[in-house]
Amino acid sequence: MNNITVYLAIGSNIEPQRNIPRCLEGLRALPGSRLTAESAWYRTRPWGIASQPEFINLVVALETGLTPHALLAATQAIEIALERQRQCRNGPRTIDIDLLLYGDQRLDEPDLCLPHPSLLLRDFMLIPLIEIAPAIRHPERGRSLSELTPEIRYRQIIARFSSGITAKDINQDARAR
Ligand code: PH2
Ligand code: MG
Ligand code: MG
Repeated sequence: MNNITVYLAIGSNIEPQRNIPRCLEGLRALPGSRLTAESAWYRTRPWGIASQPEFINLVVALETGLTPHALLAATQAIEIALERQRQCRNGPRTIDIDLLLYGDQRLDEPDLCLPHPSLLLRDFMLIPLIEIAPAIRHPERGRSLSELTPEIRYRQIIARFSSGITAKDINQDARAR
């Protein structure tokens, strides 16, 4: 099989300590796919609509034989299985899975753009990605991701948890601020 390494951004601000593990389980179960890396979990200020709970964001690497559109459909099926409701753009969600990079592939289609158009702008996408793939070159920019951090425009990261989180961690951390 012709496997490609794909990087996915995961975000949740409704019961993240429950929904992120369920999401990872769903990704591990995808046909012809293997999760090969997982960044730390980051607690982040909501971007877009400020009056909603903070998010947990992370990035994972998936080695897969699925095409970009088959993978998009598979990640959307996981979102639906986790009861994601698309009530409002940028609003609260149980889970959001975004395709950041699919090898060197460049795509500009109504349902899928690769690389993800906001990858360099949002710290909660670029920083966890650099953590697991610092030397990767951005397919459009031709420079390594670590060299591209000056492009970050939205700095939402508040805290980093090196191995997952529990509800207790979130509460303790919130009290410490
Ligand atoms: N996702 C959004 C909107 N705003 N803010 C943070 N901090 N993290 C996200 O993943 C996020 C967001 C839409 O997908
Ligand atoms: Mg998103
Ligand atoms: Mg999305």
